[in-house]
Amino acid sequence: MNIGVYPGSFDPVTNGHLDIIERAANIFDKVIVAVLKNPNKNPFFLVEEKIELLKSTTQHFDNVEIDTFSGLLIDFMKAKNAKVIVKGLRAVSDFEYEFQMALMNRKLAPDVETVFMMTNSQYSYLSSSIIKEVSSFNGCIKGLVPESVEKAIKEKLNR
Ligand code: COD
Repeated sequence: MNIGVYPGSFDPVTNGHLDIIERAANIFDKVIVAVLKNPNKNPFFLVEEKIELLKSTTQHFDNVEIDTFSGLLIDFMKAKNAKVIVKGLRAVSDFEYEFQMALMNRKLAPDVETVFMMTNSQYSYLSSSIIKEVSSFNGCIKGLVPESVEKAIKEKLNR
């Protein structure tokens, strides 16, 4: 089975992420969206909340599953017997960081390939951080994230 693993923070999932998930689901037999559990970061959403939002917004794909990982991505790849890492590229600014990670991952596991998908121009400026910043000042994020995410952000900010 040809498995693509799409790793990320997804804090929270945006329409840019969902676009990559949909396109990957058309290419691979199975796509595993892997949410990083990072104890050093101070995330906006708990891992459980990120998973819930990802599950509810991808439930219409029958070949997409949501999982979590901690530590090295390569170890997760081995555990899942997956050979392809899927990444999204927005701008030149993404390239340097992604290039470094792709080369390090190849050094760690030469049989694992990183595949980059160009952002949809509609979402090229979108990131989880910009969504959180705009929301925190009451700006409109309609059409940039699923409605469930918009609602979850509002609830968290009002708490
Ligand atoms: N359009 C297209 N792609 C997008 C968009 C958009 N609008 N927004 C985000 N993306 C892409 C990003 O480029 C990225 O590929 C992916 O979606 C996830 O994005 P984020 O921001 O949710 O997640 P990141 O970039 O913070 O995730 C980083 C990882 C978790 C992948 C990385 O830190 C990792 O692999 N950590 C594990 C530890 C490890 O193995 N380290 C060694 C690697 S060298």
